[in-house]
Amino acid sequence: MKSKLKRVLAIHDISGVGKCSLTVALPIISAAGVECAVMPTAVLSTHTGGFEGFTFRDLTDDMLPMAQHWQKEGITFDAFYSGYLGSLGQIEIVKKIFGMFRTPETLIMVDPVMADHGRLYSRFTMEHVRGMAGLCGHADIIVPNRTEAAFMLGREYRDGNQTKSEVNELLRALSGLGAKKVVITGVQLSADEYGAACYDSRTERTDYAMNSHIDGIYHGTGDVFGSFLLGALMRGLELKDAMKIAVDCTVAAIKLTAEAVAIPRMGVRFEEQLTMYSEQCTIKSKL
Ligand code: PXL
Repeated sequence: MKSKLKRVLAIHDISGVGKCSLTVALPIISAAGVECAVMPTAVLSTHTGGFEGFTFRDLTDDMLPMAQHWQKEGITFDAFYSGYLGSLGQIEIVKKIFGMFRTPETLIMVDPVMADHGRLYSRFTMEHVRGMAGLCGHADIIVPNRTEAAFMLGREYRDGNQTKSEVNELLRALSGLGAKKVVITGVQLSADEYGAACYDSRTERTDYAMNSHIDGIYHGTGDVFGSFLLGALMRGLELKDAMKIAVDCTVAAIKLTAEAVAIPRMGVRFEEQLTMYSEQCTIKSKL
């Protein structure tokens, strides 16, 4: 018998232009062969990184009623994937929604989207950082970048090369926020070894997925990575294998963007990775 299609609920904003949040989660998770239901937290004309005067329609008041409707209809989710959340109020609502639908089998992945390259995104303060750190305690797996990791732990952000023992210590410290599994992105072991690392607090195992470094700051790569990761996890891949696919597909998308006339604020060319990604998920699927 065919296995049941898994259903993820992605809780992010829709930025109309700029390829991040729901406009990347939907196609990527679908390409994994996983249903991607959505709860839009806000609708913006563009994302907030590199555009001036963007529109921002807040949808906080719709979030709980949407969840209540689904609950009444008996709709269930195999996983939750939260990303950009516009306010502390939204963080509290997302915690409530996790509580409404969670079962022992549910996978909750929180990407504490709020900062990169040592700086908070516009609209956010340290209060938001504390709120996101709290939300991470409700997750099974968290996927902060280096900046978000430092901020949530109250540490100073530092860029440049890291040693494996520094990364291992960081992963362990992050698991102290409460999630059993931690993936950290933006790990840099040398000038040309760039990627992600993961830690499972149950097995105390740490793994790395490294690729080459491409100069420049490309928008939306965290969301592209997170979507590739969750899609592969939902196909039954182990964390280290899903992380490897996610790093390779994200780096391939960045490379393609860099080779063309790149406009970094417009996002990366993930579309051309979807066929390869879909094949990898099918070949390696354990389901
Ligand atoms: O990619 C993260 C992201 C998502 N959504 C919005 C953003 C950002 C990053 O700046 O502004 C609205």
